[in-house]
Amino acid sequence: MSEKTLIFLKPAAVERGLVGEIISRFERKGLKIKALKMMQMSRETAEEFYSIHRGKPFFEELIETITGRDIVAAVLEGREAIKVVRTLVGATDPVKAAPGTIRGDFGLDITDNLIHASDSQESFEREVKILFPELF
Ligand code: FUP
Repeated sequence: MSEKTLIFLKPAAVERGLVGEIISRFERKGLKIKALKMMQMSRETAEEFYSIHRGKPFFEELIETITGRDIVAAVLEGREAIKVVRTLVGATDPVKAAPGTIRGDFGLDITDNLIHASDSQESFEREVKILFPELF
């Protein structure tokens, strides 16, 4: 069954010129781009987006890493898109992410780990409203 998921490329991925490389991996896999834009996250938006991590030791660094610089956000669609995209992205810690995954191939820092991808249908529905309010 076709489903949608949300990703955003963190500022480090944009600044390192990895936008095309990463987006093309999703296209090559067969996922369709349903929405795509460059934007910046305010501190308020970032804190709402990652509210589940509020209070954790890495929260402040996480917010600083993703705010006030260009990110690229996208909605992708395809069969079991949420699971497929999480597999292509790889483990949260790039040190543990398998070679062949985005974090495994290009990442090293755990907090600035290049890309976010929704981890469930509920997360997608919450996150897409935050980053793509114009779609609603
Ligand atoms: P993921 O879904 O793989 O992005 O991972 P999480 O939702 O668990 O974490 C969200 C973000 O918090 C990660 F992208 C990076 C940061 N993080 C850390 O900096 N340290 C940790 O131990 C866990 C997460």
